[in-house]
Amino acid sequence: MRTLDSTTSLRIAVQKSGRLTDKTLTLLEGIGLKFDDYKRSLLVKCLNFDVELLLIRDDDIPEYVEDGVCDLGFVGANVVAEDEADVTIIRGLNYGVCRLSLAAPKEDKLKSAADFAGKRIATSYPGITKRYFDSKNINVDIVTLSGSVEIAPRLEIADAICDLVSTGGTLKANGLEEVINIFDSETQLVKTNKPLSPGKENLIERILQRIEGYQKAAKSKYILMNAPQEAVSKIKEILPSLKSPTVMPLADNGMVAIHAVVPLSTFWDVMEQLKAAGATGIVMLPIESMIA
Ligand code: PRT
Ligand code: ZN
Repeated sequence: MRTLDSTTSLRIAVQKSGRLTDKTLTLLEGIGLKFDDYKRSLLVKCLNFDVELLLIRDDDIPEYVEDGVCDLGFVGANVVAEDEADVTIIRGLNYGVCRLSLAAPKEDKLKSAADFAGKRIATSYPGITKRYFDSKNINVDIVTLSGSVEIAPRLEIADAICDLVSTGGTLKANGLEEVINIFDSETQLVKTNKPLSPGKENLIERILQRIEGYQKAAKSKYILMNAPQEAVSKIKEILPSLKSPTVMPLADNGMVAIHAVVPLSTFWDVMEQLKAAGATGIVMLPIESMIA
């Protein structure tokens, strides 16, 4: 087990091969960390930071971070909560979004938590499921399965299931109906609670700042447009910019170029309003990162 240690690299746990792998590696590369071919090795050195990745099964990540074998980990909130791991959740990352839901055969028409009383519920998440029913003082019989939970009712191993859902397609294909969402999940960045050297803490701080910038950028677009000078005050009112927009004169008399950052959530409304206010040649560009 590692202790307060300044001689080793910051070690980050990432799922080796699964739903979170590509998005996590894209995020790490997006914040400027460069790696050699990570498909061939379990321990991958970062080429430009004192960081290494440990590529393991997602189920092992909370424990490795709890024990201090890894300093940081990227893992689903569902796995962290199931393990009740003693780690610090630093932030949610907005990918790997799903929910853990109770579902039952459509024809059973279960509606509430109380309808599950006395039922056998198949799940790979016995901890979260049990805590949910315990909190409601409802007795259920939990059948723990490591996979293919959705076929348990048809095999008569269970009456209902508690499983991860994203589109709902798997439930539908198996004649099951989602009854109650008991846990919302997304990928989380978690940190060990073991003491770390100042060097590692500093590196973590830098990585966090970069992730924040990367996430902000993903939620925004950069827009450029031309407009007549007299439309500028109207356009400024429309733009929900973080800062005042940049306004530059153009060679054409009475025309200006305006640049601004616009949140993705309001982007299309803003575009329409800008056009109506007289803006022309509106161009939108993705932003790679944003540091406040
Ligand atoms: O091999 P390893 O143990 O590392 O991987 P794994 O097979 O245990 O996990 P993996 O790669 O399938 O999922 C990793 C993480 O992705 C999960 O822990 C969740 O945090 C997240 N995630 C997001 C999902 C889903 N969406 C998801 N839809 N994990 C699983 N599913 C499955 C679900 O279990 C069900 O079988 O997809 C099916 C339902 O999907 P829909 O779209 O049909 O509703
Ligand atoms: Zn797993």
